[in-house]
Amino acid sequence: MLKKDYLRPLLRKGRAFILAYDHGFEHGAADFNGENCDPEYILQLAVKGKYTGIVLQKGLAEKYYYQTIYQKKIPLILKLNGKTNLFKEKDPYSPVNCSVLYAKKLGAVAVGYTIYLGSEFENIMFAEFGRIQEEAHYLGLGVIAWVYPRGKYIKDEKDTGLVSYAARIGLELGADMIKIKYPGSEKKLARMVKVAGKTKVVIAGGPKLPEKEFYKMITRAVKAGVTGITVGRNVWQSKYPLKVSQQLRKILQI
Ligand code: FBP
Repeated sequence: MLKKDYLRPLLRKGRAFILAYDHGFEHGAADFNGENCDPEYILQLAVKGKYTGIVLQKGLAEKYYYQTIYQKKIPLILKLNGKTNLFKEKDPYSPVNCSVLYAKKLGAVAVGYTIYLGSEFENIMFAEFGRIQEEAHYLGLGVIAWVYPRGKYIKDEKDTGLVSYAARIGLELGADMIKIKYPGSEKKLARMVKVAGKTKVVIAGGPKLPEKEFYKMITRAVKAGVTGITVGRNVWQSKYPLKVSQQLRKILQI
């Protein structure tokens, strides 16, 4: 198999600056207002804000990205699985709803998949991810794993040991990049970056924070050695998303 830098289309100066917009699936309309519920508004923001990629589910990619101007302007990461927050079982499972081949057809340069580490269904997710990872690499696409510890055996999703385990699982499973939640300190995150080895690490933004706090978190993450960020709500829920994007680019030095 060709050994290739699958993430190259998503990096600028070695950094990933990715806008996440799969929340309509994961959280419903609750995250949105009149403006940011429009995928077209988000795609424009991704281009104007100079993001290096955007995360969409299949339906949005099909209707708003494929064969549009955006396909030339911003690389796509197609999220292949998803679940709603109505599903209240303690042990989550997020089923696949799109194939790697279809993601490629829609213009994706990479695919994304969420694994809930510690869930009683983790075995199914590992198996699904394994197939996706191989197929994506055969087709020349990058693979990003969202790895979130969650389930009845998980007491604290931000526990250092658990998030480090999540980071390592990404490497063991062959992800090119893993997305984890900020564990609360630069030192803890630096350890996670280390255990992830050659798998690159990006952090999620989480629920909307006061701007200064958000910038502090991202600055610490950069110091900890992450490759970049894959953020959603802290950008497009802001009144000034372009200003936030500019500040983030400054922190990432891109
Ligand atoms: P945010 O930066 O808005 O937190 O987005 C990151 C993300 O991973 C999204 O891709 C996803 O929809 C959401 O968080 C899932 O978060 P949770 O599982 O905690 O509801």
